[in-house]
Amino acid sequence: MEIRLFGLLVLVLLVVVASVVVEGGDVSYDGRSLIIQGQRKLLFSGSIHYPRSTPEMWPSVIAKAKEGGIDVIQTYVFWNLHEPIQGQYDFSGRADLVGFIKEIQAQGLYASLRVGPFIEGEWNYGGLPFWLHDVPGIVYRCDNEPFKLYMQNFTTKIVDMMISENLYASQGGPIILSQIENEYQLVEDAFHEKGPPYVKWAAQMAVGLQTGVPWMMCKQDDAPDPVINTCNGMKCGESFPGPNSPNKPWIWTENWTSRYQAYGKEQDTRSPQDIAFQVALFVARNGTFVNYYMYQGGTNFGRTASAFSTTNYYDDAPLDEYGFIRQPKWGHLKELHAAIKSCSYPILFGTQSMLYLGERQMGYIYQRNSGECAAFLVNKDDIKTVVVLFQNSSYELTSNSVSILPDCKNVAFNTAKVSVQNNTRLITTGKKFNDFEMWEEFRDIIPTLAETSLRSDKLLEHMNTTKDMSDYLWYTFSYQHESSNSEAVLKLNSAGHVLHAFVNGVLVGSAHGNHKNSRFTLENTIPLNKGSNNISLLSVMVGLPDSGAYLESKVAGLRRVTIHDVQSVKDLTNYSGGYQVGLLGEKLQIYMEQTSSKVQWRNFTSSRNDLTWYKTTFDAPAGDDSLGLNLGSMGKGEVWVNGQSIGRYWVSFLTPQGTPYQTWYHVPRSFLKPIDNLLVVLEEENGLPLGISLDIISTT
Ligand SMILES: *[C@@H]1O[C@H](CO)[C@@H](O)[C@H](O)[C@H]1NC(C)=O
Ligand SMILES: *[C@@H]1O[C@H](CO)[C@@H](O)[C@H](O)[C@H]1NC(C)=O
Ligand SMILES: *[C@@H]1O[C@H](CO)[C@@H](O)[C@H](O)[C@H]1NC(C)=O
Ligand SMILES: *[C@@H]1O[C@H](CO)[C@@H](O)[C@H](O)[C@H]1NC(C)=O
Ligand SMILES: *[C@@H]1O[C@H](CO)[C@@H](O)[C@H](O)[C@H]1NC(C)=O
Ligand SMILES: *[C@@H]1O[C@H](CO)[C@@H](O)[C@H](O)[C@H]1NC(C)=O
Ligand SMILES: *[C@@H]1O[C@H](CO)[C@@H](O)[C@H](O)[C@H]1NC(C)=O
Ligand SMILES: *[C@@H]1O[C@H](CO)[C@@H](O)[C@H](O)[C@H]1NC(C)=O
Ligand SMILES: CC(=O)N[C@H]1CO[C@H](CO)[C@@H](O)[C@@H]1O
Repeated sequence: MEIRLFGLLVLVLLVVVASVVVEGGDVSYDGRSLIIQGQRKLLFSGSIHYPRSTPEMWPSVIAKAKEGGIDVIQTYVFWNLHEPIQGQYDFSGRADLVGFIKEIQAQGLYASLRVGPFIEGEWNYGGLPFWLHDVPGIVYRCDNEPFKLYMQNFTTKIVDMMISENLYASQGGPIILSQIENEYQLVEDAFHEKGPPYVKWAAQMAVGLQTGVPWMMCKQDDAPDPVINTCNGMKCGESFPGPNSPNKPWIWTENWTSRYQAYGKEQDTRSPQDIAFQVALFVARNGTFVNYYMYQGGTNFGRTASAFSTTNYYDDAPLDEYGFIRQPKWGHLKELHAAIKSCSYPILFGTQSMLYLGERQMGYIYQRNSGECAAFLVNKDDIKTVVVLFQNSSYELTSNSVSILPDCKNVAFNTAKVSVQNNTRLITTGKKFNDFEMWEEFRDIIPTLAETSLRSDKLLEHMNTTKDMSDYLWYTFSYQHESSNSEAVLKLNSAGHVLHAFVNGVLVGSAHGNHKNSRFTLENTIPLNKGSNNISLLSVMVGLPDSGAYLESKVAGLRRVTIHDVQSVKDLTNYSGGYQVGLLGEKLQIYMEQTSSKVQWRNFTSSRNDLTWYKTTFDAPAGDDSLGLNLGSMGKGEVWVNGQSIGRYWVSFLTPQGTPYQTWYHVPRSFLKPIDNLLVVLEEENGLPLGISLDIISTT
């Protein structure tokens, strides 16, 4: 029934867009798989996000994915990248979505477009443009008219753009699948009666756009027909109960290849054996579409990372941040893909049966009437290798493994046995910036109440004040201290993420939250002058939140400010304060060549200082090796190369093992000129730039 309905929609599309030349066939599906040009397909897909690498890198990254046995490249669409200001669109450079899809097409691969437009994805604000926050009455991601209006508008714009470029498979293009919304079921209950109608509306709205290819909703068990509900997670092989209709295929949209890193998050990697086990089990249990999230993670350039996420993204994926093959992960999965592909025929056209071979051992067999047969022998035992009898032959099944038998006799691949050799990342020190004469510095201005123009008599919320134009928000007060005691205690409560407190221009303390809990307090004894004192508190965000219900009402920044001295407690929470969005250096764009001289830079004195900009110039290292800037000597801040931000850094935030989350920061070759490249570093803490080096990154 669903299939016919879908077929009908497709027919309608052909009539409506009759002007479009329909070269390829349509994409549809049945209970087995997606059907492309009338053919059932078993597909491996890999997530690669166009803005997380550069257009210069796309061809080689996509080619390496193809070589690794990937058939489909999946990407989100990044709304706030494309429409940073309402009605002003950007599809240039790293935002060239059409160029990226065309590159996928040029290499003969399919594309899967996750439009969202809410995407989460460890991307700033989950992809939503911040201007939505100021739309009256808006509540994101539920049955709310203003939100639906803008969501439909953007979704339509993207779909129309794809149609006008002939990029859907129904038009001969590479896009075979689209996604609307993202893991909505996780938040649906929080919206009560505003949730379910939104799911229906989103599905109908998307289907109504008539792309000629199916839509999916991930982690959405009740995805309305004909939208396909798909699985996200690390263990879809075991956990996915299947699609919500026998006529929909089993699709796994996010099979995490590792975990993304965030400040304060436990660090763990995922072994190639574990990924291969889950993927083989998913296919054994009817799966015909598996996507790796991420196949290449890349870089959160600029301020695109979400709250507390690191600048590198899924560096542990089969292709690393720089686009290098990571072994044995890449190679083990390539062999897995080949083994599974050699079972395609029985998988796609046979009937599946399952039999127990032991207590925690089972066989999944796909068989055709004509005799072709493929088997997946599974051992779920965590420890024991078990010998089982299958069709009169005995097989030794390693613990936690799937053995793949493309002919039901010979083992072509065992997910637990890695035959590929490891490689490792090689870092060789390139250019050093260890001479203090190379550097100039500019200490940013610490504003006082008198110097601010934005005033409020209660503490302003951070995000709604900066509108995400900067990470930084100054809260300034003039505090009258009458006590003869020259000290008091300053107590600050912040909802996130970082605070640097200055009294009369001197840093008196810093504190921060973390990925798990962005809230924190800062309590410091401060020196005070008798009479008037300038209190300047710098609140810093490390990316906007990207998840959870009611994102529009999340808060950050200072919530309470009190000063305690022997006699009294003075509460500055509801007290006249002055505000400044951003730092002076940001406002004057001193990280750009043309505007760099708008402030008075001084020769670097080699002394440590807080809230200081450093700049130098350098010639590009010869050749086309990949480059990473070693910021191991710095604390926290942001870096620009020729005016382009290569991201935030936070080297002083250590893992439980006592090492930085990220020391090297990718400098794409395309950001560089042969000579005279401008490097500008904004340091909030007191790191010394003399330890910075531009290193050469390669693999063995
Ligand atoms: C919808 O998008 C179009 C551009 O595609 C724009 O001209 C129009 O103003 C938008 N409408 C709303 C309500 O945002
Ligand atoms: C796979 O699909 C077949 C046919 O729909 C069904 O009988 C079988 O139970 C499914 N397998 C699993 C593990 O759900
Ligand atoms: C297994 O062996 C039995 C008896 O030897 C035989 O009847 C049966 O056909 C064999 N099965 C297969 C799959 O070879
Ligand atoms: C090779 O890599 C795997 C996981 O990626 C790891 O478990 C193993 O210890 C490595 N082997 C060597 C010799 O480094
Ligand atoms: C956000 O700021 C705007 C002014 O830009 C103000 O009108 C609005 O009330 C603020 N909203 C919240 C929730 O504070
Ligand atoms: C406070 O700042 C003002 C400028 O706004 C300055 O004139 C004054 O000297 C400062 N007070 C102290 C104690 O630093
Ligand atoms: C600040 O004022 C608000 C009302 O505007 C009140 O709810 C809040 O309790 C006050 N906070 C303090 C710390 O006085
Ligand atoms: C800054 O350094 C340059 C050489 O690197 C020197 O020529 C110049 O005089 C210095 N300026 C000051 C103010 O010391
Ligand atoms: C289904 C599944 O595997 N979910 C896991 C996904 O990954 C997150 C962390 O990234 C885990 O918390 C979930 O258990």
